[in-house]
Amino acid sequence: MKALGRHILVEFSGCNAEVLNDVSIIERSMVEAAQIAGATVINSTFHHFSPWGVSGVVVIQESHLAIHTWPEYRYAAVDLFTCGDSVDPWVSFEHLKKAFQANYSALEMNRGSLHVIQKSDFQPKIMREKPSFDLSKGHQIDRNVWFTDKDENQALSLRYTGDVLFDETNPFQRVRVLDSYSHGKFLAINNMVMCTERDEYHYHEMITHPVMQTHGNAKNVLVIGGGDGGTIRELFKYNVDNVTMVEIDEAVVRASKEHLPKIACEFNNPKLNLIIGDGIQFVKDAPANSYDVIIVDGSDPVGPAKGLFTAEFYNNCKNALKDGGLVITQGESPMFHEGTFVELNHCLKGIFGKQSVHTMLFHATTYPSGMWSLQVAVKGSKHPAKDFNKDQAAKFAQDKGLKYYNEDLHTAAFSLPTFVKTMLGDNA
Ligand code: SPD
Repeated sequence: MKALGRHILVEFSGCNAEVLNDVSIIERSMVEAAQIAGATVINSTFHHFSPWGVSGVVVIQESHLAIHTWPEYRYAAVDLFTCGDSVDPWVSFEHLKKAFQANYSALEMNRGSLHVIQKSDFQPKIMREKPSFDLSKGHQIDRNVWFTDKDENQALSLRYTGDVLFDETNPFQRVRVLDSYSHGKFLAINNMVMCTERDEYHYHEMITHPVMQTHGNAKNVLVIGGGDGGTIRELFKYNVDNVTMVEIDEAVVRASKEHLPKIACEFNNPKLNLIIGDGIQFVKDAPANSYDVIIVDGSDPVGPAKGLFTAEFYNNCKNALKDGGLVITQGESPMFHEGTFVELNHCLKGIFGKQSVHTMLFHATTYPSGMWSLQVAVKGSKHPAKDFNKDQAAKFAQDKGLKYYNEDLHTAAFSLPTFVKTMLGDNA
């Protein structure tokens, strides 16, 4: 051996840009590249930057593999560094070249050439204890991979195992199920968290129970979106006659049934009429006075959910509601999407009247900012914060074992901080 280590500096160009922007594919490829070359992986840390690009390092017992990607240039800078002669870094190189579908140029350098350095008689004063695991027998790799739901300035990140349980891209969107360390499995659409096993009930209970309790006797309910099944799970706690659910993307339903069974547990309910189709068109075509309650459980206003934030859609919802009916829609966040939050509220007030639109806030602990809104519009004169049977709501919440909604929160959720009232022009 003429040197302590081998260092390959790689320029990968002309790569697949989508791959270079996908933190889980990159992390997996780098870990595999190390393992295939015979290295012992100690841990991996990868980070997805905003708005794009990934950086990361795989620490191996024989040194490290590092990467930084620029998807917009279809370029990745990679360092493959190995000590000793048990691992061939060119094997890692070949693996990554294929994974990134890359052109390349690469340069190998010897590091710590024994022509220029000599071993000393250095003896560490303190010897480290033996590791608790036997590296030669294989061990759990400590992977540090993060999913980030973000805009250009703010983000919420969940660390996940690096394993991708479901990943499909269709003409509507990309649907993924990942496994986080703190919140269990979670559903992501495009790059946004939709629901996690740990806190999904905050959202699903609050999008369902305040309007159902206010109505008091809803029999025909329409859900637009909601493909994970959490909202229909809550609805079937009532004695409804039927629930029609219109979800545009069957992949969301399939992914949820397969990986989130505690959320997607009511798809076989005989009172469910599941339609895979366009909810916007469905509401447009719906006969007038058909539903007691409409729940708009859509994604954020990008891709197919954009149309769920328009006056035309809510005019059609109003038409489809029976007199006395209520529509509730997820209203984004006053802290993360101030513009959309305010616009939607004003749009609903323009259609239902100022006195008939009411905003709720709740804790959405895995949506960016943690503060999320729901907008309720009433085709009638009821006030959803006040006109409900408190005793009945209390009994229902207790009997059904609800974990977020209760009779006090029903009213409290409609009490808004002053800055939010100011945003909405509601404190005049
Ligand atoms: N940014 C997240 C907004 C998501 C709203 N819908 C969630 C679907 C849960 N059923």
